[in-house]
Amino acid sequence: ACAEPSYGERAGRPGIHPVASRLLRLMEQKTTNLCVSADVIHAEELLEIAETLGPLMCVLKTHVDILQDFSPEVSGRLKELAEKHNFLIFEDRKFADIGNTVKHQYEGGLYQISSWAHIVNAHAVPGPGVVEGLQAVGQPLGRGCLLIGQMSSRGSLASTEYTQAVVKMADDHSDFVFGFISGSKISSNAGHIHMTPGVQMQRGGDGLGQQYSTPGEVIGTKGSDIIIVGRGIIGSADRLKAAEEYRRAGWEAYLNRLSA
Ligand code: 5FU
Repeated sequence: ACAEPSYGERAGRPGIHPVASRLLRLMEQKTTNLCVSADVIHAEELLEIAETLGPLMCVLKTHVDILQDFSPEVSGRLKELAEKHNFLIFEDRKFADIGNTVKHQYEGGLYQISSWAHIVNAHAVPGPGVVEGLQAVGQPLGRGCLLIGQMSSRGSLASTEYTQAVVKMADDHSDFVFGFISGSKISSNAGHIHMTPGVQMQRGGDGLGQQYSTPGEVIGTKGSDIIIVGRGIIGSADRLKAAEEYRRAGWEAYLNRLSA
């Protein structure tokens, strides 16, 4: 079998999306495939997570619309922390409307997401117009998009055929789409980055449909690239220690996969 390319090797492939290349390179430099999902409701707490866990993560994932006290100053400070600690910001907005509407939702409103989020994501269910609307705003700014190929929640309606159609939509929009939210590797294109939510150290769930796999399963067995961890870290009494444990588990699973 061919040896699998490292994150760093994939970063240098011709034709790779600039956001994917930057992300893979910083993952290699920082030795982390950990995305922290900072699902908190106060801006100060979000900024503190970005400051203290920034060195351990490749991506900070936000749900900006759950903040009680968002202001443009908050996104400005997030951007500064992303520069300082060399991570990318991923707003998990899950756009899912017609192209014209998502264009406004991405660029305007209270949050002006396109001005600070390097990465956003979208559901493919509206058809290619959702990507084209987002791309009209994001591509000139050098942003990138992930498509939701699978969800971690129980009873997800994303069938195998749906997931395959999502991969095709990504291939058809490679100037803007550089990867997926999925439970496993769903595309064989080494330029595509797979990010997986629903990760904790122990398998299980949360009673509201979330289903957890371990870092070893997600990176080692399922072939994903990045673990997305929320409550496994945010719910811990020592967030720094928990983040380091997830970083190490994710990175060791990656190294084991490379040497397999
Ligand atoms: F697309 C998805 C998905 O399929 N499952 C998810 O859990 C997104 N998520 C997000 O990842 C969800 O909205 C949370 O922000 C995060 C998981 O948080 P947890 O606390 O690790 O369960």
